[in-house]
Amino acid sequence: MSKVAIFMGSISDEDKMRPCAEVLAAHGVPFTFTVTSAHRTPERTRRLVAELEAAGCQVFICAAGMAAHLAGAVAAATIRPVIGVPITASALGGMDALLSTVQMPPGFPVATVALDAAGARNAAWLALSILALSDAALADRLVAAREGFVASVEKAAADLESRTGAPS
Ligand code: RP5
Repeated sequence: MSKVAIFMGSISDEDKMRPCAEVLAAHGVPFTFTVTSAHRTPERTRRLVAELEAAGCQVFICAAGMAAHLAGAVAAATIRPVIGVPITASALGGMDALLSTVQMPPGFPVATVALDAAGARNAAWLALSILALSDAALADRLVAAREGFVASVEKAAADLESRTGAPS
């Protein structure tokens, strides 16, 4: 049973969104990873949201470029948390998708993360944080992951300082 859905507006978004799937998989969270479009397949989008929600999906992650309305369309169809990932896919360099995703009207929030792969990763981390509110074991794994990030920065600092001299 999928706990998280990852929707992309086009298969052309796949490379940028794969890190999202990888973060969820690394934490043992079951997810659905598929293509559906707010504009090209609006009925499919609404049907998927209804079916996944009925099956227990807790968080929806939506990635789209250009006039990026997928996250907003999903937010209109569910009260579960929706995370939007704006994708760089046009001559406007992603600003079109960023503004389309972030500027939702009151009552229909989309938690908008960074553009492209960086946002894809953080969309997964944010989904994990939401799931961890009701999953103590997952919360423990997130704390351990944070400790890993701390350790990697401290190791990088120690390695650099061993080459260049410790700060005085
Ligand atoms: C958006 O338009 C998609 O999410 C994609 O980022 C962009 C271009 O789609 P394709 O023309 O590559 O299918 O809807």
